[in-house]
Amino acid sequence: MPTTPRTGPIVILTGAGISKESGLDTFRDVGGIWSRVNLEDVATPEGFRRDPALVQRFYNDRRRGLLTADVQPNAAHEALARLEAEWDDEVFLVTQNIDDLHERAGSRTLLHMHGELLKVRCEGCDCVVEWRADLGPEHTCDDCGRPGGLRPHVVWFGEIPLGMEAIADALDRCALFMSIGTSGTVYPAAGFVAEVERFGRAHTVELNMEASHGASMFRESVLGPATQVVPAYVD
Ligand code: BV8
Repeated sequence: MPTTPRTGPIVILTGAGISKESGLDTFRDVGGIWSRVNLEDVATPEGFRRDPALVQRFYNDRRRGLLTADVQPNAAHEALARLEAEWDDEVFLVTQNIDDLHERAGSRTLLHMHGELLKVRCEGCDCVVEWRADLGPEHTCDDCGRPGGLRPHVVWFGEIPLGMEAIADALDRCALFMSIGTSGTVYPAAGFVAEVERFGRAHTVELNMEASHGASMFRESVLGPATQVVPAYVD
C-alpha cells in the first residue's frame, strides 16, 4: 500500500476481471460474454421489451453459473475484505459486477452500481426481492400484486447506475482510488479516475491484467492476475 497520508477513505472500483479467476467470464476479453451474445438484445430496456424471455434466459444462465459449487471468492476478493476489516469503515467498495463474490468473501461496505444477479425488481412498484428459481416473468409481485412485472435487478445500458450520489461523494473525499479488473469501457464507472484526479489529492492505481482504456490517467499501474497483484498490493 502506498504510504500516502490517510486524509480520506480508500475507494475501490472492481470489474469483471476480479471474478475471472473464480470462473466467471468477463465481457470484452477474447471469448467474453459480449462475444457470445449481443448486448443490445440482453442488456438494454429495449431488448427486454422486445424479448423478455431471451433476457430472463440470459440472466438465469448466469445465475446457474454463479451458483455452481466451484465458483467461489478468490484471493483478490478475500484481500479486499481483509483491507476493509483492517481499515474500519474507511474502505468504500464499488463494484460493476452483479455477482455476490465480494459479499461471500466478507466485504460489507459494498455498492453494486450495476445491480445484483441474485435479486429481481418489480417494474410496477420498484420493490427488490431475492431471486428464487421459481420466479418467472409471469410471476406476480408479492408487494403490489402486479403479474408479469419482475425483471432482473440489473442496470442495463441507458439506465442510471445505482448509488451515484454516494459514489461521487466518496470519490471527492478519497485519499486512494484503486481500480481492479475493469477495461475502463463503460461509463460512468470509467470516468471515476478522472473525477478523482480532478481534485488531485488522491493516489490513483490500476490493478489489471492489461492496461485499461483509462490507464494513462492513473498515477500507478500494476499489471497481472488479480489473485496475485491485489493481495500483494493491499496486504
Ligand atoms: C448511464 C449489465 C446515464 C449488468 C452493464 C458517457 C457518460 C455516461 C454514459 C455514457 C457515456 N458514453 C456512453 C455511455 C452510455 C453507456 C456506456 O458506457 N456505453 C459504453 C459501451 C461506451 N453507459 C450506460 O448506459 C450506463 N448508464 O450512463 O446512464 C447516467 C450516468 C450517470 C448519471 C446519470 C445518468 C449504464 C452502464 C451499465 C450497463 N450494464 N451490464 C450485467 O449484465 O452484468 S455493463 C457491463 O460492463 C457490466 O456491468 C460490466 O461490469 C461492465 C464493465 O465491464 P468490465 O467489468 O470492465 O469487464 P470487461 O470484460 O470490459 O473488462 C474486464 C477487464 O478485466 C479487462 O481489462 C481484462 O484485462 C481484465 N482481466 C481479465 N482477467 C483478469 C483481469 N484483471 C485481473 N485479473 C484477471 N485474472
